Amino acid sequence: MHPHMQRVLLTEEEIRNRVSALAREISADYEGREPLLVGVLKGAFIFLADLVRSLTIPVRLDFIAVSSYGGASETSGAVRILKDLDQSIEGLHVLLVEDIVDTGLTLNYLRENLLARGPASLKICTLLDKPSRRRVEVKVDYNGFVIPDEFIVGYGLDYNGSYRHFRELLVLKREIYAGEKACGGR
Ligand code: PRP
Ligand code: 7HP
Repeated sequence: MHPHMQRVLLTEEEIRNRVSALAREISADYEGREPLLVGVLKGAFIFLADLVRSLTIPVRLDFIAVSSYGGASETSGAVRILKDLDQSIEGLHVLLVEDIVDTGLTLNYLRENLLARGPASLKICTLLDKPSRRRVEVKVDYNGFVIPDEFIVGYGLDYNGSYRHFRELLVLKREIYAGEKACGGR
């Protein structure tokens, strides 16, 4: 294992099985419709790629990129859109796809922002949910795994831009991010 990693949180097989189960649930719920899946860049890119290939319904795709002002492992609360959707979502069935809900601030902002654009419906899908860190409640419709309060990388998730390419979900050693000022309260 990479020396910066403490342990494997979820293996490739565990991820694959859960993503398939989520895809079955989503396919059943949206049967007869063609929802627009909105991936939140960058973290959700691998999850979204695996999810769409397991769906049995047609979907369209778009992407949004947001930045939170804060340290590398802590969200400050303010969110800014770096790359907006390419299209209007008015009247569309939208499924927002995230890699992780931590404080909930990013999703809360995105939910309100997208709802203001008049979609026919808006649901939220996340691979990981870290409820112990929540600062604002967000209703998640599809959740892959509830996880403990540890910093997770791999399968798209990063620390300071690194480690996204790992095939498993890994717990980052605390000493790697412990020096970061914003993490003092962890
Ligand atoms: C991460 C993650 C979520 C957000 C969750 O994004 O992808 O979007 O933080 O945190 P929150 O619930 O506390 O708001 P990040 O800002 O690291 O960007 P990235 O997806 O490009 O890695
Ligand atoms: C953001 C984030 N990014 C990667 N791993 C985690 O555990 C995270 N929490 N919030």
